[in-house]
Amino acid sequence: MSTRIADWNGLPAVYVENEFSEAVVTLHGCHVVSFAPRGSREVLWVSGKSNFADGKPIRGGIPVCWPWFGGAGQPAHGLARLSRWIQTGSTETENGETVLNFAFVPATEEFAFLLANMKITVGKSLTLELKTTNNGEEDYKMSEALHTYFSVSKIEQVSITGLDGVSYTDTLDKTEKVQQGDITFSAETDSIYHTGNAAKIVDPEFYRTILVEKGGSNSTVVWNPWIEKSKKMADYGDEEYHEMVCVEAANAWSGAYILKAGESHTLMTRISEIKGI
Ligand code: TA6
Repeated sequence: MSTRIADWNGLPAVYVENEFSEAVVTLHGCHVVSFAPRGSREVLWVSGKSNFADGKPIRGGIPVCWPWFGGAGQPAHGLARLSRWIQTGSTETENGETVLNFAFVPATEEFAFLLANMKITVGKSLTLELKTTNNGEEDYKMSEALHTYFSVSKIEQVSITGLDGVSYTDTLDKTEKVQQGDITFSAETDSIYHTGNAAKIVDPEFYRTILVEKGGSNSTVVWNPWIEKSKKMADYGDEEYHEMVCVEAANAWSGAYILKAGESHTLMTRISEIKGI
């Protein structure tokens, strides 16, 4: 196993290499920007037009949306992905996986009562465990996401399984629906599935299935901007929607929860590549 701090697009990052895989995590946003199991192609996707600067979100990888999701606060998707985290540890498990630890407390007095601890385990799978502690005197309505952007061959050929029969909020028309069968893509998709279930991204052309497991999560967000929304995002190429999909372990919209004063909650996602479909 080896870990080293080096530059990644002008940002300081932790580079991890071990017998199972390679990964890169920027200190900016505690943002996993790359994960590739040995002998496999990259699992994550980063826009060719992304910003790479303090105060701006990286468009891709695994943005940490915290301590709110989307428009539940401003700026959208919270403070954590815009801020510098500190690395608090780097160890190896007995079976050779690499474990990185990071911490973040918002600089603003308004949210300084919240503490984020992130544990990232890099092995055959990639596991992120985001622990939030409410050190304040008041309860806090918490929403969050590990907003993973996955690399796919062609969105039009990809399907997502495991959510059949699950109710969801279609955020585009603000209606409640029930998933019928596998999720396929032919237009902008922005849905909040009310479930703790795992999901799978099935990619025939890459001949792989990506298993997205999770814990401490009421919501799974599935997003692809398609062409019109892509054109409206400066940090996203007009045609890049063909090559990515977001499947996010979250607590979002109706999945937000009350984090009582003095209590903690951990949101986890585990990403595994399986050869074949
Ligand atoms: O997770 C889906 C979503 O909330 C979409 O509505 C879209 O806004 C996406 O996140 C990206 O958000 P961002 O703030 O990074 O542009």
